Amino acid sequence: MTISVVMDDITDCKVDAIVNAANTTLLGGGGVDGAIHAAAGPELLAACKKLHGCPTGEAKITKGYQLPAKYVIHTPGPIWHGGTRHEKIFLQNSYRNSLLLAEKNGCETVAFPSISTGVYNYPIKQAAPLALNEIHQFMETAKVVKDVTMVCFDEQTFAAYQAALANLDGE
Ligand code: AR6
Repeated sequence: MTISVVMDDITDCKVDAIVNAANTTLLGGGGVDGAIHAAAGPELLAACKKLHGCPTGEAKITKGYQLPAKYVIHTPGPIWHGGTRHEKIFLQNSYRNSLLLAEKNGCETVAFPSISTGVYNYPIKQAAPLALNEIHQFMETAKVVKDVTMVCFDEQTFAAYQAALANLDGE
């Protein structure tokens, strides 16, 4: 069982499932969502249209189409409102429900982007330890998922997850 933190483009990851930081329509957007749809091709949008959206903190799965990843797990994380709207619980739910869906679909390797810390503005210093704790807790009882990678796209995000990982190791 491993949890790692890397700097990469998630659309290049050759894993069983990549997670998409989507919105509740599941019909695409900017950021990592836009990059995943662009790389997967139009079949991904066609598949997403059949899912009829997804509530915040829940997750839905599609194939990866033109991506090197077999599956895409779509989860809308919370929009940050200063921590006043149960954002923490919704973000924990996004990680846990994505991993549950990976487990159900036989995925051994899963790659996550930093959910909600881009356009949705969740503070990275709070999001990074929350994400890694949730993943770590899940991995303690996981039967299928073996390797989870946090894929960071900028230095500040990478540094925050590295620090959170060091704290996990030191538990
Ligand atoms: N690979 C890995 N990480 C990436 C990539 C990539 N190719 N591109 C961006 N990131 P965001 P959110 C990082 O804004 O905050 C969309 O429009 C990025 O640097 O993509 O959950 C959706 O449709 C940041 O660290 O997601 C929603 O409307 C992280 O991914 C909304 O944005 C998340 O940033 C979701 O906002």
